Amino acid sequence: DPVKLMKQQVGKAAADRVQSGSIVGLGTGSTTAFAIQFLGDRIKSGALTDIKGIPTSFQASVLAKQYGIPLTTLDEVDRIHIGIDGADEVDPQKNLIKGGGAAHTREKVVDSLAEQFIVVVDQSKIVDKLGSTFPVPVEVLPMAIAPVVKALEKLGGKPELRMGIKKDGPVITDQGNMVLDVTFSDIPNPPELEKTINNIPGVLENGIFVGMTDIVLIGEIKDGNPTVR
Ligand code: DER
Repeated sequence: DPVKLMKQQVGKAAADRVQSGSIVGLGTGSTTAFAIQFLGDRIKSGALTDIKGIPTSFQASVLAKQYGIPLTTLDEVDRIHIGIDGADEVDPQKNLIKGGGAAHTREKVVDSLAEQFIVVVDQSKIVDKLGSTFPVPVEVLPMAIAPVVKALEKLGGKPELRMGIKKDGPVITDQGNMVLDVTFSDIPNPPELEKTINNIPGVLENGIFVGMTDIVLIGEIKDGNPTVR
């Protein structure tokens, strides 16, 4: 499966950049899952020592335990050397849309604190303009869904409540909230929209990540081989 190969390659490339003694932000999603797996491999082989991970979701915690990466918390550390996370869209300014996995609230906390924030994506996530292929995820207090929907519509958005797949009813986040996926026909000013959405009472966090990304590793298939750029 070429997509899986791309994700593995780019996950490995990110894991290879981690140095011993680092505090590592562990992102969420299927691409970062490979980075976590390869980090575990490097710890197991002894190549990497004295690593501690800060998880961005239950998924990241479960994977870290599965691959033997010790976990810590933001109470215990005074810096995060490197953060590795995926994205749903990356624009030319390295602004992101994240939240495809409904994990963007904790992701933004950890990714924003990372001294070096590395985004791992396959080629399909690269866009010219944010919002062109993916709606903006917004985490919302369940009691505030109705007024937040109205406020987002006033901003020109088309909000849709995210429903579970193996769970009947709405997706419930790691914080116990719901997610609205908001389609915008155009996002002329991502930093402004991020602030405006987060200012709506009842909104916890949205998936627009601006001015945070240091490095974007892109997995692609070149002449039939998976490569990273
Ligand atoms: O939820 C997230 O923000 C994830 O990073 C997601 O957007 C990317 O997941 P993927 O690597 O499985 O596409």
